[in-house]
Amino acid sequence: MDMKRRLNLFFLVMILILPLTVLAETGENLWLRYLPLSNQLQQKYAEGISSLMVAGEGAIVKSAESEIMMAYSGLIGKPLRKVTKPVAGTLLIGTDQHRAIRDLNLSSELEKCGDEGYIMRSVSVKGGNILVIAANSNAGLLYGTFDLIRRMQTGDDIAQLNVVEVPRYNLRLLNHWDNLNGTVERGYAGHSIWWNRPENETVLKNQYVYYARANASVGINGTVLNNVNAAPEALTAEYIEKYARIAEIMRPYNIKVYMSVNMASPAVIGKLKNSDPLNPDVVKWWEEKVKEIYARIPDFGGFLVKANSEGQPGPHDYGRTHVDGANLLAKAIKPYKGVVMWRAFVYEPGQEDRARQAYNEFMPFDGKFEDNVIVQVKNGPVDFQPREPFSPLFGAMEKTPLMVEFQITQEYLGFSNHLAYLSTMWKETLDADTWCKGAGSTVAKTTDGTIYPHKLTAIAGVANIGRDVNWTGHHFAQSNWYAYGRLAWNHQLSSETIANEWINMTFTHDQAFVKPVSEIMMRSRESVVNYMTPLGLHHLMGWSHHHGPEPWTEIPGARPDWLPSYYHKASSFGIGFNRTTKGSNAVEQYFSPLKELYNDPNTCPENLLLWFHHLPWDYRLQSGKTLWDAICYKYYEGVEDVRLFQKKWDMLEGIIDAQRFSEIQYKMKVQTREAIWWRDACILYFQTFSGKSIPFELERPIHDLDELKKIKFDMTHHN
Ligand code: BDP
Repeated sequence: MDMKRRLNLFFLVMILILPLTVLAETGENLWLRYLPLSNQLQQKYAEGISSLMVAGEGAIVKSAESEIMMAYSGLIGKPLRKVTKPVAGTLLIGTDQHRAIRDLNLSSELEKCGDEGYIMRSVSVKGGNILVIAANSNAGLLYGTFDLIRRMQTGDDIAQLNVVEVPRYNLRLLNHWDNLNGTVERGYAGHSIWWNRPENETVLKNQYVYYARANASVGINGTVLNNVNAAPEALTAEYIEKYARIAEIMRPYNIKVYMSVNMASPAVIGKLKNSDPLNPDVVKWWEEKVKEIYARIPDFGGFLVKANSEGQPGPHDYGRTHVDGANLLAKAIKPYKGVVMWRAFVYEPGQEDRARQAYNEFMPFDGKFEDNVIVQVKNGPVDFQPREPFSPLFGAMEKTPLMVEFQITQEYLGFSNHLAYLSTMWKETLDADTWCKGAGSTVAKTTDGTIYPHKLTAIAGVANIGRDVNWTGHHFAQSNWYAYGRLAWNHQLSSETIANEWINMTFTHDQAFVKPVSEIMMRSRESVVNYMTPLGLHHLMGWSHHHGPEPWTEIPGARPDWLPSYYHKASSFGIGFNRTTKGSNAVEQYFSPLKELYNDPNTCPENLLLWFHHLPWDYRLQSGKTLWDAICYKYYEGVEDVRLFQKKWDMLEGIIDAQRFSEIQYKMKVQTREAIWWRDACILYFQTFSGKSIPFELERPIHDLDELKKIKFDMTHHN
């Protein structure tokens, strides 16, 4: 073939292949796609930044440098030139230890930046401007660099920047509920990325670096690699070695590794007589174990502990307390600056309302923990339900640092099949006013050091990440990973801002797409609440898999507090859990005026009504509707929302790549079917108590209750 023909063939193949690659995106690149921007933006950014000077050294700075080089050439379409002296158009990245930064006299502002904050500022020099990213540490430089990249990815103006950013929480963690055998508890995106992996080291390293970059891009600086239901084997030399290898890959991205530990480890793997926290042999065992870990992982972050909860061992097994257990570990790890995150997710079957138990158990310990212990509290008092009030421990425990634990994985919100953007749910908790020090004492302020000036501040999110190509199962579930990180950095960001950033980075800048998709996301969590558990209902799901609706489940001999009827208490009289002063009195755990507000059905927020009240079916809501009618309308509203999401989505065909478009379209069908399943199951079941008919304006159910009761949900497709 002559040269000309070859070239023609080459171009023909390119013409055929190129659109295909554009048409097919797997989602594996998350929000770090770095595809070419529009000509206009490319030109604008290239005018602002044309060269790079790095005033710093070390692995983390190298990560920042390679990231901006990669992002720049991807987004702008040409390489970023390196220079050794700043000139007009230089992006200067450096710490105050370097002359080029010192000369700019930023030290008074850098004082505000702490360990991980940064300044990003345009400074005029001869012939134009330079853009400076300055920080006290390399970590700050990394975060500043990702901030700049995000601005470029989203099409923001970078010409006259004057930014000072400081993270609100010191420790911003992911909790992986990954078992050492490779399964993931409540994971819906395939098996564990960490454990039991057959692939070779290079494949794994590439994946782990991508993971680290994604986390660093949103400011996450710590990760717990194994399940809170922890296998004692995590502490064996074999696994410490595996931890160390992962830590090496995370370190250049300022991410520390942490481990969930099992409190029975001294007896199980150390072969001691017991694991009693006050037994000197046990104390010694932990001290030696900690020493062994730090010898391999000098910057190891610390331990996460679930003790005496849902069958896990703990100090109670020996008549000791949570304080004894937590302080045992805290003292052992303190010389190495490690922390202990002790979970407050505790409840026992018995007469006491489950929603009251964590508070009852932990309040007496306030002020008794070592100063490197932080108590990790789920956002709500029961268990990651689609809607709960905030846990009353927030604001109440003053002398002990508390951290919020959110669940990014959608255990109770439709697995990775439902589009549910959870930023709005997390903001609801973070912005909730505890009233502990009067109006404005939000959960965020009680945990970020504002109200109680603890040095140790942290936040955790249970990861939704697995081995699936797109990391999270549902493409939109990526937005929850992203949003969690952004809120951990700055809980003042609005959910809408975060959604818009994510859409722009992950899909397109096209407003015809961004606007409707952002509307869908912003509405999505409320829709899930409506078709699953409206008006404060909770815990209506299947009792083991936690997926579909099973409000009817009764299992002889099972723990009553694992069964839906414990929570909904439906009867011919009415429905809801009476937590008022005349009921379990859970309201008393909240500060005034909240407790009074919650105690009265007329002032209780409608979206928490049946959380706090057991009301007759004929009870009239503010809207004038009866409770029964209102329940029906809410369930139908939830379904109508997802039907509308489907329509809106279908109209977007062609704007983004075909692969992600159709994968999402498919998931929306599943979501719709399951939303109808939830609606019909709950309404038909509650109707057996209310004896009332479904309001005339609403469509009739499309299922029979008996048929729904027979559905055996099959978990095998979900992990
Ligand atoms: C529940 C999950 C269970 C977890 C537990 C926890 O169903 O798998 O182990 O939370 O947080 O929601 O410890």
